[in-house]
Amino acid sequence: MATNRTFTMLKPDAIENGHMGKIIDMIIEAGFDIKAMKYTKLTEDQAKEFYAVHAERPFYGELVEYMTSGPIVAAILEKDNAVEDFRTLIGATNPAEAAEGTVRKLYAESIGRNAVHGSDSDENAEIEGKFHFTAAEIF
Ligand code: IDP
Ligand code: MG
Repeated sequence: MATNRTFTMLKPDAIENGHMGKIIDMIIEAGFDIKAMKYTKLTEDQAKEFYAVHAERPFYGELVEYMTSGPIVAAILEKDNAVEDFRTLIGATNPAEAAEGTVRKLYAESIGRNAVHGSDSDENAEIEGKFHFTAAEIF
């Protein structure tokens, strides 16, 4: 996968609270092209593997439970400087610290239930994209 791509998930709270359409609109308005998109639900094994890097953190169990609590939207997005620009669009992990106008400032409930995931590096964007999509599902 090229380095102008990132991976996102609209998390269960965003779907539950009816923010799916508004967040997808913000993503498109910000200039990201959707290369792949799927409305799905993570299994416990998938959530554990996706967040394995956080396995030793105190919130890991809560995070896995939350991420499997309802459907998500997974997507691969393309844009120049995709990883960094997407992290700017979504804002800080904790919505209390997120900049005005960011997705998390507008729609996140809390540091845990924070509406959206964004890859933190080109390397992880590729790993995470491949975790959710086969080559034939990426346009
Ligand atoms: P990021 O999503 O902004 O990259 P990470 O530090 O990678 O943030 O954490 C992954 C996810 O774990 C967060 O998006 C959030 O859902 C959850 N999380 C992070 N820190 C906390 C915490 O202190 N309490 C509860 N959940 C947390
Ligand atoms: Mg992260």
